[in-house]
Amino acid sequence: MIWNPQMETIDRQSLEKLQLERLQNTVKWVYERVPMYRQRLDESTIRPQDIQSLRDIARLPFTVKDDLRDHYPYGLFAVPMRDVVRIHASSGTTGRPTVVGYTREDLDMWSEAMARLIVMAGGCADDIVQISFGYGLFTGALGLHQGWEKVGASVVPISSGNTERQINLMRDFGVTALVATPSYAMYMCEVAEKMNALKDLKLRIGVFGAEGSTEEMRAQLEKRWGIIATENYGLSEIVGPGVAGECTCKCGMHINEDLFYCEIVDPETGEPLPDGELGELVITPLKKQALPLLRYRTHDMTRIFREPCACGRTTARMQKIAGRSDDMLIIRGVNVFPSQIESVLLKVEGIGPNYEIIVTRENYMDRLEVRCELTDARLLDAYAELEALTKKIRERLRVVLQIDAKVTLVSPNTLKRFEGKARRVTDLR
Ligand code: DLL
Repeated sequence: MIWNPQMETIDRQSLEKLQLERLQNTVKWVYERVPMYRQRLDESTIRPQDIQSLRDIARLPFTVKDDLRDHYPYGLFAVPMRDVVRIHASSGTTGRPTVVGYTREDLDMWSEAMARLIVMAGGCADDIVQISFGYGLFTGALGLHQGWEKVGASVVPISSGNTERQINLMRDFGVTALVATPSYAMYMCEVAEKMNALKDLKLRIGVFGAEGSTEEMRAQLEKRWGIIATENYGLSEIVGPGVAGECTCKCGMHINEDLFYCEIVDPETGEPLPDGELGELVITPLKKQALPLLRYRTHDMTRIFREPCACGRTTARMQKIAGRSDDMLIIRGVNVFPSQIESVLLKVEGIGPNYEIIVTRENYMDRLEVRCELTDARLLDAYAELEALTKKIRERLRVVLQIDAKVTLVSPNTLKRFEGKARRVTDLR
């Protein structure tokens, strides 16, 4: 089923016409209401009336996270506070949080965006959905919550944590859909396995997001839970979840293009890149009132492609996020994305889905250590097998990363588990 066929199967010409109209309105809206944008446009060569085609977007200035921090908390809001009905803040752990606001119409637009993504992930009114994202300032829980309610499902707003209780309620309530980060979903599955509860569950789909995960992680989640797992993408500064999501074909995330204009730029130069090239995603919301940012630099690295999808939707898709341009590790001059390491580890039999990446510098030399968990504790007593396994992982990592890593195998269930977004990299340089 397609939630909004008019927008999700629109032809490109009509879509671009609509995007241009909405872009023109948005630029005018911020120029008239947000002093920072008025000043930036006045200092540039472009005025709102100069936006005559979608190509003109490349002439607009970028917005970056520091702009939000510098105008903390409400300095970039384009409406008076009496029109703001909800405030969220980003999960940023350093510096000032970035604060985002929504008018009532923004919330309606957000729910619509979410409803589309939920339905394309296979969700429907018959579902009983457990939202295991942390409720609070994080946009994930309430964003998904509103969307599922709009679709008509029965929402269980359990939040994250207390994992055994999550599994008990899942069984007792007959939960059919799970919303969580992929890493928490994996941890929940481990707990369900230990409780021997999987056989009593009715779970059929997992609608995951808020962090990267590899195809190997998806395969494990699907196999161990016995579900179809899809992912969706978004960020607080733009709306929260709702920018893009996978349909059940699982080949790229459909972008809600009538609501969010997406570009790919070279992360170094900021120059736009053609379809299909890997670069930094830059997003301009097209229908927001309270906080419409122009050309927001997400730091997320992906590609956009427009080939038709078997599901019938005509919207452009973006590939799984390859990593964040600011999370990419440069080790001895080589670019390493944590997702490359995850892909290698999850293909090795006997190694579980939890791992840690530690980067240090000794005598001016970068060192990469990968700690991974054995799935079977009996191996701990078999020295030769441990040696062989370590060697195998090291060799596979070398092929993919082109550098040497120290591989440390640890006992089952000893590495940290996460109830929200996983933090697997420690860079001590
Ligand atoms: O994580 C919004 C969200 C909630 C999206 C729930 C999907 C589901 P923030 O906390 O502001 O918002 O973090 C945004 O998380 O820039 C990405 O780096 C990362 N991220 C979000 N979804 C994905 C994904 C929410 N599917 C930041 N794959 C973004 C990879 C993701 N990274």
